[in-house]
Amino acid sequence: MDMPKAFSRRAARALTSALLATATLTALSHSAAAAGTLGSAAAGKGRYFGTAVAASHLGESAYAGTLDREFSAVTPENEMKWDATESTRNTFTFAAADQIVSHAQSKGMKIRGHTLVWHSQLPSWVSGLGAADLRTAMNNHITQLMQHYKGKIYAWDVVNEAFQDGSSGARRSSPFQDKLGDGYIEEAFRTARSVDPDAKLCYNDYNTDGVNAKSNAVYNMVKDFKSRGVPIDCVGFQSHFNSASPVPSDYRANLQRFADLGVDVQITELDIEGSGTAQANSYATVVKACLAVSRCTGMTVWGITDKYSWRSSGTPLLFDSNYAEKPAYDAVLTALGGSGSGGGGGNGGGTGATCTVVFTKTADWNDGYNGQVTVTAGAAPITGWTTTVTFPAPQKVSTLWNGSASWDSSGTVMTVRPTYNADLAAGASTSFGFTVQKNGSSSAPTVGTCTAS
Ligand code: 9MR
Repeated sequence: MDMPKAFSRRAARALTSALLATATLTALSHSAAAAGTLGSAAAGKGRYFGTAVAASHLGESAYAGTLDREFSAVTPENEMKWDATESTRNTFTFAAADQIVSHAQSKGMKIRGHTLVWHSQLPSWVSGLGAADLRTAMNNHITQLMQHYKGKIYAWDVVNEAFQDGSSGARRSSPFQDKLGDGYIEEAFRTARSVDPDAKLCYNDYNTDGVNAKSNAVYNMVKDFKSRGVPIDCVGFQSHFNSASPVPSDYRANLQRFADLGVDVQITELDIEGSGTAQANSYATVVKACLAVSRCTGMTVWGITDKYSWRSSGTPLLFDSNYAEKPAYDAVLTALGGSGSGGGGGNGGGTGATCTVVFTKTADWNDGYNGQVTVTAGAAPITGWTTTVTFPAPQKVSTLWNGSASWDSSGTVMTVRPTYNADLAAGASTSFGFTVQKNGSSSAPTVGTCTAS
């Protein structure tokens, strides 16, 4: 009872193996085993728990052993990228990616295809093409890869990292963007759907994990795609974090606002530089955010062991370089509801109602705009909420819907309470909206703290 958690879990695993070996597994020991790995604990929550995998390490027994024991999904880290699969035009090389796919299939793991159209790891022959030829090459590349893996891929990152960092919200310059224009993204998704209608089609990016100019730009694109019937099923949030770029406080709310557009969301390349409790807590925050968003279908860490991480010196993963489970591993397993917490469930707590708010501009014209604020309940259900929205003078709100407002004496701070939409289940959202007369100021309003009861 007073053994360290990691030891007791390992002991439980050894016991489980022994029981399996003697074929005397009982229902009780089975459920203990089922809760004891990342993949099975996530499955208990209806999610997958995946990792990036490199084909070159599959022959290492500790690597393959950890993969097979802990994970229920894989993403080839580099093997499906354009430079790996079509380094010469129309000559396709699938050997390394095939190795990962067949390994994953033999273990019943889901496979995320990564990635079809990306400015990086792009052979120079592609960047040298003229527009018409580039369009043909892009569609051919999508077609050949998706046909080769048809029926085997859970979700494809169809387009990766197409937006610029920073405040511009603009598309990133790339051969595709520069020669084909904005429409290349839509074209890539349409081609992808026509090749494998059963694969989920995702847009994937980084620095879009919280609400910011870049994620707003992606949000607007997804919203536009949904409104025009452009096939998109999911948005991937890479979630590469470190002290300069920590887990944003509105991480869950951001996932939720995308989910509210009618797409699945997935955490696709999670790694968090650091160590010890701080790293463990950040991992737990991310996992809980995914669990709180019903359309968050799974999460993938960007590698198994710190030893092979793309940023190994930051020790960002769940297993150290000797494949020992780190505190971050324990925290993730506990957050997933697996064994290792030792202390019973975390759901029933009654720790108080909380909520978060996110503002989005939904329409914009010369002298006005429409805004929407999404209110999301925290880990507990709520029966009421209040939040403020502060407008830059001399803007004036002309209409408000789905909320009732009171104003401060300066006429700039609007306090909003629910009308009919006060009750929210844990993690669920509602929204209110308004029309604003700009009166010369185009700045966005700011939302204050959300208070729930
Ligand atoms: O982890 C990948 C690393 O091995 C490669 O050298 C690198 C090359 O660009 O790509 C890394 O994976 C990236 C992923 O494909 C897309 N998002 C960012 C990832 C980390 O750079």
